[in-house]
Amino acid sequence: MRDSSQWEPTSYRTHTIGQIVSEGASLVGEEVSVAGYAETIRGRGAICFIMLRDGTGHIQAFLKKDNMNPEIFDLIQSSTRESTVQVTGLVAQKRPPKVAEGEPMPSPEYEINVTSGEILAEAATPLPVGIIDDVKIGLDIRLDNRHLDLRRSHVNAMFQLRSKVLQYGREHLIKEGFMEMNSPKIIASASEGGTNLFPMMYFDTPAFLSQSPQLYKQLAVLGGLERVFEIGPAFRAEKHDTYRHLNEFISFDIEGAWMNDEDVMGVQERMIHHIWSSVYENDQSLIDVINEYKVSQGENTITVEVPELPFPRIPYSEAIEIVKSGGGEIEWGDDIESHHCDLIAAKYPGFHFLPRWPMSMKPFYIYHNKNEKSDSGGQLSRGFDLNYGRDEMTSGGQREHRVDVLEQNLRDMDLNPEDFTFYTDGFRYGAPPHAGWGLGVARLLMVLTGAGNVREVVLFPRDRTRVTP
Ligand code: AMO
Repeated sequence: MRDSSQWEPTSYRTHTIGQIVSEGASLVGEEVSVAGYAETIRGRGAICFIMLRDGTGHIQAFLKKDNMNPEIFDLIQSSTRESTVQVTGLVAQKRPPKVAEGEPMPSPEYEINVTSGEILAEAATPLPVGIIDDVKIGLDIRLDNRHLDLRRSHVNAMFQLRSKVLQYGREHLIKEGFMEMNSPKIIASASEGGTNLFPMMYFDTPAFLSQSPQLYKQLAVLGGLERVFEIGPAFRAEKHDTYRHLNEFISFDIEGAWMNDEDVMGVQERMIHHIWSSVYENDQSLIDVINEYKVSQGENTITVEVPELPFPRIPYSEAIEIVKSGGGEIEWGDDIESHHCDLIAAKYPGFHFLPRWPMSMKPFYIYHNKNEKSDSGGQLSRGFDLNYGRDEMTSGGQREHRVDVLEQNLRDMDLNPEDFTFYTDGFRYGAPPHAGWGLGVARLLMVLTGAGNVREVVLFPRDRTRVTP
């Protein structure tokens, strides 16, 4: 549950439920007001027990008709599960349960003896998604009702973890001197290839939704910001229908001056190490909530294993040999597809970098040195991927900072340098060698939480068939 020890009172509550649960001993006999969802409402006649839940915990509210306005008592008692309720009353220690001799006493629990209350909003029935009942419902219905799905504790825990991952990632990059930036999401030209852009009209001018902050993070570095990062949406009009592709995803990007591919791989592995060790140290309670659910469903539980540094580096050419020796069909110059990655993952199941891709496989902005060739003579680039098992987490690389080579790359890839002058002009007046990467946040979350589908860890996913809610 969330640590709410520092939360200030609001107009609706003097305390969070979490504060009462953890500080109960010092609050016994004190009047408090809390607000939450009525998870269960039990009792008939003149007494009633409500299990109240807010974002920080659960507490039992005990209502007795004699102790409060009887009309309000009746209203609350007959209200529906998940209605929002505000109650005021005195904190009391619950009667301790009977334990067998020699058994340790459980830690004390607290409840609220209610003296007044109010229904803030009555919940309609039936609930389309059960909150505490173990009813099997498909992902689509859950996503249609994400507002309710989120009230389920393991789903809630997933999104708390997501926020932590972003927090720890940010924290680490700031420590390494990166500053946060924001790039435009309405753009005029593609960075990652022209076919998967969403077109739009920008007043009278045709424009697109941004596929990546790529060109802008580079311009920021060329302009002297030196080390930047951005966490923002990227849009891809790809007609995928897989467990790991969405048409809108959050890309976690960095770009740094005076750095090459190896330097930014170092930043990446240190950041992931920091994220994993911070979750390991601070957030086991969230992992426990997710595991409790997994156990109830007969699924494998997850453990947070902090990866060792450095992550293995398997150059592209070596990866091709691993795939071939594993029986996979692939040639130098081909893309490494998921089924090939399975063969590599058999040897390297955790995080591993795949550096030194063929230049022909990489975008125009990736750096290549004419002298770096594969054994078969293929031109190598300074582009890399980071994979975990079969899934790609990140692409990155050193960037081309020589404007003449950059323009030639555009022409070689059938792109018109005229369409990119806003970008190439940034290289005309002195450009530092630089490098960076873009990490798919949801893919990283899949690894951490053991989610089998990227939609599990995205609040309101956008795929080919879903634009609402
Ligand atoms: P790339 O296109 O490989 O590289 O994207 C970077 C990372 O973003 C994630 N990703 C996706 N996640 C969900 N759904 C999708 N459709 C999707 N597409 C990509 C992946 C991927 O590794 N500009 C470069 C990055 C760079 O070089 O800095 C880029 O965008 O995890």
